Amino acid sequence: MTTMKITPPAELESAEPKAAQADLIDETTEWIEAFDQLIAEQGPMRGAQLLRTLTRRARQAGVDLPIQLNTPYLNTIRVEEEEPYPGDRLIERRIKSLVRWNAMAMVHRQNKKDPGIGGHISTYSSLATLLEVGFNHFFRARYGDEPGDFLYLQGHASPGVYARAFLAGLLSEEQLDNFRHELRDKPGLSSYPHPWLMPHFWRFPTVSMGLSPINAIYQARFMRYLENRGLIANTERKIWAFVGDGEMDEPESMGSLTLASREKLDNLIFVVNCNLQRLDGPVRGNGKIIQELEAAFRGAGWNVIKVIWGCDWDELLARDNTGLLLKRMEECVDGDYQSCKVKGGVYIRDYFFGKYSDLRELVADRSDEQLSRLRLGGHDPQKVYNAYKYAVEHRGAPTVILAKTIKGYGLGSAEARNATHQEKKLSDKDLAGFRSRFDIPIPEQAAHDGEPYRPPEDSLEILYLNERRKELGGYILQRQVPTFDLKIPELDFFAEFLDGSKGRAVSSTMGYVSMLRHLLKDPEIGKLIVPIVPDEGRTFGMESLIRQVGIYASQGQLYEPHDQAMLLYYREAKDGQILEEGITEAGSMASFTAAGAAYANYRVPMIPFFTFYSMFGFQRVGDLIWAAADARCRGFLVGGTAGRTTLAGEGLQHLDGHSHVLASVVPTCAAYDCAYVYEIAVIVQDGIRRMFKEGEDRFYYITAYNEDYPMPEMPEGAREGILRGIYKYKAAPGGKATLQLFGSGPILNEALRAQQILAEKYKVQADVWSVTSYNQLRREALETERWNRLHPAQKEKRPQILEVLDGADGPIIAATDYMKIVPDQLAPWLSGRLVTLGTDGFGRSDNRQHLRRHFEVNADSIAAAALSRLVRDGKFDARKAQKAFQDLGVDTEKIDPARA
Ligand SMILES: Cc1ncc(C[n+]2csc(CCOP(=O)(O)OP(=O)(O)O)c2C)c(N)n1
Ligand SMILES: [Mg+2]
Repeated sequence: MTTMKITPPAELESAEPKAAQADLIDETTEWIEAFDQLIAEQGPMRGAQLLRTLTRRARQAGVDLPIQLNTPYLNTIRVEEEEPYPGDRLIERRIKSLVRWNAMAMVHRQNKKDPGIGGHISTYSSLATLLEVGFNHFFRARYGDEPGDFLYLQGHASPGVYARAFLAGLLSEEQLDNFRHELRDKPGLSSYPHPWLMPHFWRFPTVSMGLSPINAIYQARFMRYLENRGLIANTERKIWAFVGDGEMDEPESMGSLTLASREKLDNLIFVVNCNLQRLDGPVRGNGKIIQELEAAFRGAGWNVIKVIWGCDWDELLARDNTGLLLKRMEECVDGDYQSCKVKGGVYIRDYFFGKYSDLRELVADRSDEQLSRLRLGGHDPQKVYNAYKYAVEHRGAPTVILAKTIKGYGLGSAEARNATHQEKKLSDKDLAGFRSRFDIPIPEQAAHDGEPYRPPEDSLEILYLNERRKELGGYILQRQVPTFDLKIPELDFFAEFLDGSKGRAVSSTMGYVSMLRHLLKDPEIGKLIVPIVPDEGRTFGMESLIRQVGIYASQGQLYEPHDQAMLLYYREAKDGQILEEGITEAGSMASFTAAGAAYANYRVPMIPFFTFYSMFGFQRVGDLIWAAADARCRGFLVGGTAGRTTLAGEGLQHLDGHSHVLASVVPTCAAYDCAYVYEIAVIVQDGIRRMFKEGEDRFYYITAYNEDYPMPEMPEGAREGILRGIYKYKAAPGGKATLQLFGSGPILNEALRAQQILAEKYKVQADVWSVTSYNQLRREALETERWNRLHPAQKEKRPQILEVLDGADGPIIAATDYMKIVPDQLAPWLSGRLVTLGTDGFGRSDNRQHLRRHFEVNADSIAAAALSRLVRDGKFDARKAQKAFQDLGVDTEKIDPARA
């Protein structure tokens, strides 16, 4: 152990008179010496034990000790604890240099060829060592028959990932040449990790900052869920999430840290690439991001490993017996470190070491060049290897590695500068510098043009790279989807839901939950169902589900639940099936994503049903849903308590009239607004078939409501129409209709009442249609229209909506519990016929009757709108209509709800 000069704590220097001060210093020195001796004789474990005991004792004695979450600004793993590097450092450096070159050259060349096409070079250059050590020594492609480790990679580092795959022979030079050129007739490479675009390569979309950390945490938990439920084997499989230090500012990044520690997710390793910079500038110019993150992660119960200094610094630290080096390391803020990197050796000598003469002396024998090259921890394979080893072997908690790196490492004048994130090209001088610094064996002109380079197949580099991967089970950057031979329930499995409620008033939510309960009992797919709720189980009447399959709790139920004597008690179990996430829609969505892509990642076709308050779905976690779609996620999102007028009493923040607008923007999401339970049954049955038998990469959004009414039996032949998006529910009672009424969700019942009012009071005959999906109808119409546009010489096809309405005459009044824009999606094909009634505007607290009158979607408003329209068409007397408004109680002068 090094002996340091003992400096007395600052408070001793000022608080006491001189003589007393000297006594105190002597006393303190004695204690420290005794402690040093104890460690020297009995080791650091004994030191830690003694301190813990003393701390407890001090607290008992009323000593107010601050909670200390930070350790000194040094590496967590001490030099004496390090193991020697197991690989061939020289060859690995060669490989890394080639990856660096190809990553940089790919972006550089593309931007010369196609100015403005973009790409990033500085993120990967900071990450290279962190990834290479992993690829050569840690990332396993399989564990026996089981899939291997999962990698969540910084999206902006993808050029480096492609470059390595190129060396490994997974990607061709042509693909590299088509980086960010995905729309040519040659295979290209997507800008970032997108399984939608490169389904055989990428697994996890990560480029939207913050989604990768939260998704990785819930992925690790879902892996444990599958293991504890016996659906996959227990393995040593790890989830590695490489994230940016700037990215840690996103609330999603840090929001679920305690779940990971609570669940003891030692299958999870975060590597935070602490290059101290984000896009605009320093992450914490005036502080230290590594220290801030250390305290946060440690406070959240994670195992924290700091990798700050490379081996070059070990010798300096060992020689410094003044304690000044650590003092200087601690007093410098990240902005200082960045300046040191940019300004170089002379500045480092004067500014960093020169502050104290003893410290300046410490580096007197080093040249300026050497000072500028003092290596940081995240660029030192020895340090990184030891951190990874320690992380992989750690038990009982997730690990975060905080690795200090340099953004733009090796990029010459772009290195560590504020603008480095946006650099796309290197100057000729920097290119030449890069080529010689990393010893790239290509001619000057080729370097100038940014040509990729791959050494021959039998070169040491390629042989070594392949050998290392073989050792670790093969290439890891691959996504494969097996085929499943699942026995999917047929429609008759859902018979009780197709038959209606026999007059009993029930809600569609209740019907859906019963259906879920029924599905969970299916011998083939029951075990694959993953019900997910964010603390809304009781809202949706899921108590019986909790009893039936239990809530997943990795440690089982450690307490006796107070309601155990009751039939529907709160049952938690290690093999529980429900993921009760607590109040986190983001976390629930991350679970949904993990479960919905399990068919590819674990080769187990899990079927998630995530049920949530519809207002807090797409609006709240829309970007996570978008990423789930990119990940080719499958499953069912169920928006409960749906509708701006159906959820009574809750008011502005709760009443959802627009989730169907938001759902419509996700290309792989099929959104359905259901009125009756049989509609949900048909959609769920067909959805399971399409996703898990036919292998379609899509998911569903279904709205479920809490209004009780009798659920009718499914009309003959309605199945196809339900799936298509529209079917005639009830023809006009008294002859040929001159008007069409569209209704969705519970507003279908209002349309039915309007049908009756119109017939009985005004002798107007109307058909009533249930529209389950305006969005699906629109998509089909757009598709047909596009075909027509591209094939003008062929016979025009008619969109389904027009086919279905063949012979259905008169204006169409469409009423919905959602915004008017939802039915208006069909306006291009129903020109002049469509009148839309919807719930635009902020919600209010009141009951359904008042809400529907306010938003003008009740039966009376529908009937009035129909008459008004008939007047305009010259089919109804204007004065009679005006009178009808009064009779129906429709206030013609009230404020427009859209603006109220
Ligand atoms: C949600 C979101 N907001 C903004 C961006 C744009 N963006 C891309 S990279 C970046 C900076 C990343 O900094 P950091 O996480 O530190 O990664 P580094 O490149 O420094 O390794 C930003 C703001 C994004 N991709 N996602
Ligand atoms: Mg950064």
